[in-house]
Amino acid sequence: MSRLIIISNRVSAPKDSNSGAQGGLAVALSAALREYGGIWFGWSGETTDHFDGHINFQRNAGVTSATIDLEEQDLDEYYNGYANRTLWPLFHYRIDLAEYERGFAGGYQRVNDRFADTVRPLIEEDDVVWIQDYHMFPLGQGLRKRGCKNRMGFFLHIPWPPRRLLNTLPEAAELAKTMFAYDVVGFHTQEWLESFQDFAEKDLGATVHDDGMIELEGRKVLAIAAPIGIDAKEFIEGANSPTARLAYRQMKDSAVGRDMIVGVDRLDYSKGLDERFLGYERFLERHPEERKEVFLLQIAPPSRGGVESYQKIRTTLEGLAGRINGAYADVDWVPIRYVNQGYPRDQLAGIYRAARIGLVTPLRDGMNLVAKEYVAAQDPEDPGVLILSRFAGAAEQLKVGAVLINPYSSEEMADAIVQGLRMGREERLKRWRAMMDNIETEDVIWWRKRFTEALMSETVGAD
Ligand code: ADQ
Repeated sequence: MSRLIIISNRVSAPKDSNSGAQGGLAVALSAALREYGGIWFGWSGETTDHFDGHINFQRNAGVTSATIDLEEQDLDEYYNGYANRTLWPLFHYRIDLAEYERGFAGGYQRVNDRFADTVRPLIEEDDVVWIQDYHMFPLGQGLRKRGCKNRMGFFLHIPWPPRRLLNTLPEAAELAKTMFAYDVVGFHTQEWLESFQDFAEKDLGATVHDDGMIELEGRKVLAIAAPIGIDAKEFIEGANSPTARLAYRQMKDSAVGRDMIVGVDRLDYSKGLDERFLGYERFLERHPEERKEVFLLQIAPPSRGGVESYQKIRTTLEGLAGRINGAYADVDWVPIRYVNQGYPRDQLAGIYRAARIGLVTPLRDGMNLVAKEYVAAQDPEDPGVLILSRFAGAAEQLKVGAVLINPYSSEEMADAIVQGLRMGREERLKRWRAMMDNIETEDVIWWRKRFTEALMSETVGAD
């Protein structure tokens, strides 16, 4: 059996034998590495004055990781630069925030070349290589240039933008062409897949075949939609753990009979947090009778503090929360509880369960796992309501039961909150069951198998 080489910007291999602290993606990739053997390669998260090729190998809980340090300039140009100031905003349809700097593009290529140089000697003849996400588009091409003939796959965790937006990137065609170094490329949704096919066809002159193959200059890549799921079983167990029960009880006690609406997101402009606060404000304004009957708990740990747009969103949200609380709070009630820290998963599960509404309103999101976690954590006898942006990848699967909204519309959001608060138990149960059927079937293990099976199938990898 082939070994698996997973390459991603950061490595989330288990730190010790207790892998419970890992997120769903890390759990699934670690499980794949245990099954196939192999290595998880990536950046250590540390910096060094001068990179001398040193690789740090570790083996924990049956998973081998290999990490390298990066230099400060790499962080500026590759990670904070091209990855998070150019590609992230552009791929989330925010060309107003995207910065196109040649220095960033150069740094991105340099770090990808460094990854290629360093990981190449670790790859053996029969290994299968699986590269993750937008930090690493050109890595497959770099490995091919270094003689790597192995099967190689790439999975994009964020949306693929429509071609007219992508074409604002000076090196759009070169970037898209790097996808043809792979044998299989995967996206979360049919929509992102179609955007890629469209770009390939109209801007690169590729041919899109009915069987999912896309052909360019003699190279064929299989492009698939493979929506990521959560570790549903583990999450449901987590929601029933003593930690979750305690968190649930504490939330219920502190709610003193009021309905809680919960939002949980990294502090990121793609998550539609300003719009969420504004939608909630509209709800308070339009429904004086509901004031003091509800509150919004927004949990948003800061991320990417090295990027200015992330510092800005923090300030904006603090301002909005302050303004709304200032306008509506009373001595015995605060409409928004806004907290900026992370919580252990089991505790989060208890908090989700205590919430009558899960408010997930990204302006654009590759998938959004919080939506699935919120549903999985619910009490099967008395579940809450998921309000979900139609622009989250998760909407493709969860539209069967979620209340879908346009997050740009405060009015739709306000109406959906009222609908959620007033929804009877029978309808809540019906909607929840429909979503759970999907979440339990298409979980993260299903996702991982769907991708690796495509990658290892006989029809791909003609070399
Ligand atoms: P993210 O943008 O990080 O992921 P998401 O899918 O919602 O978004 O995952 C966030 C994870 O972080 C969830 O598992 C959530 O529980 C956890 N989390 C968030 N806030 C937390 C807090 N305060 N405390 C503890 N945990 C917290 C990217 C893409 C998504 C895609 C995933 C996976 O942007 O669209 O779904 O990758 O492919």
